Amino acid sequence: MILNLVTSNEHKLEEYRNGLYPLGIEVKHLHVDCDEIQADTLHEVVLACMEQLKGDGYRDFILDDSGMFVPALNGFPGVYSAYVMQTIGCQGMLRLLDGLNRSAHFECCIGVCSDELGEFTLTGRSPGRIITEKRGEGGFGYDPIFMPEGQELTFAEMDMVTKNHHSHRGKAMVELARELKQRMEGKK
Ligand code: ITT
Repeated sequence: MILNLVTSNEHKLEEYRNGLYPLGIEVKHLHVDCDEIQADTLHEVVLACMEQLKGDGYRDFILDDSGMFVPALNGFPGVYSAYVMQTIGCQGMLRLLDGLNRSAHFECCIGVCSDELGEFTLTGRSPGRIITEKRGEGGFGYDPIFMPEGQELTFAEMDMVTKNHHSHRGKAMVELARELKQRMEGKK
């Protein structure tokens, strides 16, 4: 099976390839732009992108919207994660968290639009905490400051297979593969 991934982020593309290839799914890069709306949830952003791309004539694709949520900051940066990364970055987040509870989680909402298998969304979540200084060179975004629950390495210190094993996106991918398999079997 082949999936066309809409993203502007090369790291995400590699994570999907790494996670889905062993599950028998090949991932191609679909180079189109989606104007992410400002909304309260990742799910709403994903649905709006799906509608926009369908309106532009695209039919078979997947995309994801992800973010890091900090309860001590009422869920910030959440849906604003990209903007916050571009403006204050990891160092700014570390400053904001000074003296606060450092629990956090990542969430990934995947949207699938397929003529054959239908349209659906699914979510993956990775609980963890934000450490006090950046560690590691791998990954992207907030990876150097996020440590998933039960681990002693940040996402940026993990290889991609290990990050996918613990991450919001990796968990969403497992659900995705399961859902696609079920839908394909339903077609037989
Ligand atoms: P798209 O083109 O696929 O939207 P993006 O990089 O803008 O790529 P998102 O909107 O899904 O991705 O994510 C918003 C931000 O959240 C992103 O810019 C990162 O800073 C952060 N982020 C998302 N997933 C992450 C991950 O796995 N590890 C670290 N940071 C992540």
